[in-house]
Amino acid sequence: MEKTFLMIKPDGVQRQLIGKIVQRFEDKGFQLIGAKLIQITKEQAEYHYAEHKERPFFGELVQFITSGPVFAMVWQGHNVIQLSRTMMGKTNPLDAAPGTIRGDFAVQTGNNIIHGSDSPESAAREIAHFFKPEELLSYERSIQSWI
Ligand code: DAT
Ligand code: MG
Repeated sequence: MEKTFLMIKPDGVQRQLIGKIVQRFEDKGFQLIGAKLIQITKEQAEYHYAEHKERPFFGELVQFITSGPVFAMVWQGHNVIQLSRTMMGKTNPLDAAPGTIRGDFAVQTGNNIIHGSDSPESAAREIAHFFKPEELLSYERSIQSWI
């Protein structure tokens, strides 16, 4: 089953949105298989956002993502990578539709509440970066056949 890495950023944790955001992914039918509240290091942040290393906002981005605890999660489900990106909404909250997480909770690109892997390759890389294999659980849900 497909897996993705989702992370509630420091602004989402500070604004006490963890519960509401987790609820959305549970309601959709996805299965949570790993989660932890962590403070990420500068080195971890630079690796996580390496694709943006040359962008002018890189320093600010690393500073922001390390500014407080984040809630790191691994979710599983059919097409979970693409569907969770749709649920998150566009990167810039000006473009994020109402009903999406960024559309409902964010007003500026810097503080856009949530990160989600954008491809199978980035999901595999990000899951391995933040979780040890034994931190990911495999368990049956009786509702699975209805989703
Ligand atoms: P996403 O988080 O939607 O995958 P991304 O990978 O392009 O977006 O960028 C990673 C993060 O970097 C994004 O969530 C917020 C920040 N960011 C992106 N573009 C930015 C910009 N033009 N100015 C400031 N921050 C930006
Ligand atoms: Mg991205």
